[in-house]
Amino acid sequence: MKGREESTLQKEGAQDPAHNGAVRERANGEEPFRSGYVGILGRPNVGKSTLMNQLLRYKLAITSPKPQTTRTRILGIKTLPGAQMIFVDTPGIHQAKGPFNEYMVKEALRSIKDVDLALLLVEADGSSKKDDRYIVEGLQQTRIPVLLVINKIDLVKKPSLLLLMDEYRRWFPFEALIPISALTGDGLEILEEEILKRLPPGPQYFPDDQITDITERFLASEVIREKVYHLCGEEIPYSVAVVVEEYQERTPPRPVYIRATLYVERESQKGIVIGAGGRMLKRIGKLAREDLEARIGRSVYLELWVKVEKDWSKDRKRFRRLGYR
Ligand SMILES: Nc1nc2c(ncn2[C@@H]2O[C@H](COP(=O)(O)OP(=O)(O)O)[C@@H](O)[C@H]2O)c(=O)[nH]1
Ligand SMILES: [Mg+2]
Repeated sequence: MKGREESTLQKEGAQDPAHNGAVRERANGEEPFRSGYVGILGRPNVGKSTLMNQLLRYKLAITSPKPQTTRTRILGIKTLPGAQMIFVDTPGIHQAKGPFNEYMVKEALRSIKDVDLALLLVEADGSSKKDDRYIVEGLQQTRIPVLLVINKIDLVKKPSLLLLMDEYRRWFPFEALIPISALTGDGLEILEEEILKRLPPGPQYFPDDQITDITERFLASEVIREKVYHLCGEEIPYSVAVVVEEYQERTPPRPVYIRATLYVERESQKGIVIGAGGRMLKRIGKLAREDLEARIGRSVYLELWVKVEKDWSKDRKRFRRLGYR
């Protein structure tokens, strides 16, 4: 991840420097303050990022109907008067093929090593069972308490859901089984309560107004990548890496200046991303700019370039250079 020195994203409104780095032991002098890292696990596309965004009530992580949208670990921080939940959104876990897929799975496994609680997200229609088995085997090696979160219940009927819950219950001593729809918000209050109950007493790790550990610069690259997922056909998204080369705040009313490069793996893909008469790249740029402007609350001047970095996803050294460390 680039640009760690830059400011991370914060909520709008009052800042409270007194809490910066400070440890707040108690919320009201009686109940201890509770805090913890909550890992969100599951195979690609089960709705992990959608869930984190809903819990934060902020669209932090990019999402798409295509698997493997999330490539790196992202923290989403939710601070309540007496507690702080730090969600860890992860790339999907599956039996990976190829160096870049392996990298993403490793990133997911590494980022949950130190969590206080794990949410295992599964598909309500049972379609993720095979990958879930694999993840459960991994969890059995750890002592992390796990909540089984059955997502997308808006798509299934109740009797089949109950059968599925019985099946999962036999696999692993889950702390609880919670059916939800990350999309409609159904079940999320219960889920939040179940999480809160299991947070250990602990310090407030992040100030009240901080919602993530990623920088605005990294977020910009993610937003651009999301538009590629939404606009380009099947194969392209997996071959695109976005690097923000320049991010200049500049004094308003001058727009924030962002220059980014979209790296693809082959010459033919470059043509597709640019599109006839540059139309595809223009659409990507327009959507990304509008999204960024809404997030930052300022006008943005976005400049996009497309370059070929031959077969970058097949070569560890190359994808490291593109920011995947
Ligand atoms: N119908 C339905 N779709 C969902 C739900 N949660 C997520 N999705 C969709 O599933 C797709 C993958 O979501 P995403 O959050 O990117 O999955 P991730 O790869 O696990 O992070 C997106 O198209 C979401 O809109 C849900 O509760 N119901
Ligand atoms: Mg995701």
